[in-house]
Amino acid sequence: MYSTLLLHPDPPILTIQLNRPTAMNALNVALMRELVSALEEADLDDSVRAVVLTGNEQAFAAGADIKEMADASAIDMLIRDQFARWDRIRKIHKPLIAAVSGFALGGGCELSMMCDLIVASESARFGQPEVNIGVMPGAGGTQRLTRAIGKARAMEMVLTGRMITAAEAFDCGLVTRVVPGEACLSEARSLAREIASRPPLAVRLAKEAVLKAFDTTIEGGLEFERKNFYLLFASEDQAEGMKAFVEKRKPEWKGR
Ligand code: CO8
Repeated sequence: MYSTLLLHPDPPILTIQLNRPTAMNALNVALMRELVSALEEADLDDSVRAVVLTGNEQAFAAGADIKEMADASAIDMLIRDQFARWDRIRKIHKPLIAAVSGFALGGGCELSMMCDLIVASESARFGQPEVNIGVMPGAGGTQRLTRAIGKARAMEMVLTGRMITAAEAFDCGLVTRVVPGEACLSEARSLAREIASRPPLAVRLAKEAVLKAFDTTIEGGLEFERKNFYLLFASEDQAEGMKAFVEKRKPEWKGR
């Protein structure tokens, strides 16, 4: 059904694999269009509670497709408005976990940072090498990377184009776990499964609230958190979760 993606459904988890192996999974227009469509479908599918996004051993994704952009004018880029598609990924409610092996460069690094968590294999390399081809990050690299790892390290990566290793990415808080290559996808899936076993509304509203921390004042963020917290008291899962605790039994989540 998709020409640039492979979907591996395993309810309640869906794994989406970027699949342009001959181009290091470069993110061309067709791939981004398909990715947004697959994610939006998953977001509406009750059998999916968490999504793992992965590439292959060589590359999660080596960035936007340079060959597709090389001859574009500023106006071509404006009319293509590819970032509108990226904005739709930001609006996905379900938890997204990136399983990164090999290169996550440029748009590939930015795509991994749009996920809620990154599990990296020891082979993973993260970088914003756009400066080496005469441009700069355009899909959030200057903003998300800086917020994730701080000004000093982000500035060095963005201005030199230097890649960092998985271990460095872990040390600076960009990734949540580093595992041997062969374990990367299974580790990401088991993390996804763990999150998927939690009440979906609480997960959704908690994800929203954590993301809010990136674009608001502490006051605004606390207000937002509080409202989401109150809202969960309207859910059947809140009643069930607390009742099950008191009755010393396992809760049964309805997602309502
Ligand atoms: N775009 C298009 N093709 C690519 C890309 C890419 N980003 N990366 C690799 N490829 C292709 C190569 O051209 C090559 O194709 P072919 O076999 O036809 O020559 C094939 O993939 C294999 O690549 P290499 O032979 O180069 O493999 P190496 O192992 O020698 O090197 C690297 C791997 C280090 C990943 C190297 O390919 C590389 O440096 N790639 C480019 C990395 C880069 O500069 N990324 C940033 C791109 S710009 C960007 O992402 C801006 C994001 C803004 C948002 C986008 C929305 C539009």
